[in-house]
Amino acid sequence: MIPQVDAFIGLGSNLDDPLDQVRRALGELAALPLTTRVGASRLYASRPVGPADQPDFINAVAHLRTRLSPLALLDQLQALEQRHRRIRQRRWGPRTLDLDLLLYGEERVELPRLRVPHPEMAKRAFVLLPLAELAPEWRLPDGRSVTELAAGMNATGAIEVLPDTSN
Ligand code: ROI
Repeated sequence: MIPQVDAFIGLGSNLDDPLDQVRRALGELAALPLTTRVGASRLYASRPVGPADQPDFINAVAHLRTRLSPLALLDQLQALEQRHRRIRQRRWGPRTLDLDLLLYGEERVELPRLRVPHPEMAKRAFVLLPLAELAPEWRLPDGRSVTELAAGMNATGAIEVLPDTSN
């Protein structure tokens, strides 16, 4: 049996009521088998990275503790994306729901289907800001601090926290 591992999931949506997509997905992550959700960042609105001719994104990061292996967790995330009828017409284009496995404990995974840490995460404010809010003390397997990486982002105007309207 795999011991519990801390895993961080990046959520992103910019189609079909993105706020609702991300809120629902946060609930669905909490219900994954062999997994508990121990935290979630606030929701962020962000300008698209990549092609600019698409709507702004809603982004968040969830903190899970799981006994699923990295690939079993990836299967669960992809099944969840499918249930949100993920549409992905083009690379880096708009999407209904994107779930990225950012970090799996201190592990590195280099497989054709899965690379952990997520290879783009250290350059993306829409990942680093919510992650640093949620787990400021966390480090990547190479020792870099998520707080320091987030502080190094020049993301002024590109991302902001949404006011909490859930209650
Ligand atoms: N841009 C932002 N702001 N947020 C995302 O989640 C996101 N996801 C992507 C691309 C298209 C790279 N750009 C993004 O996959």
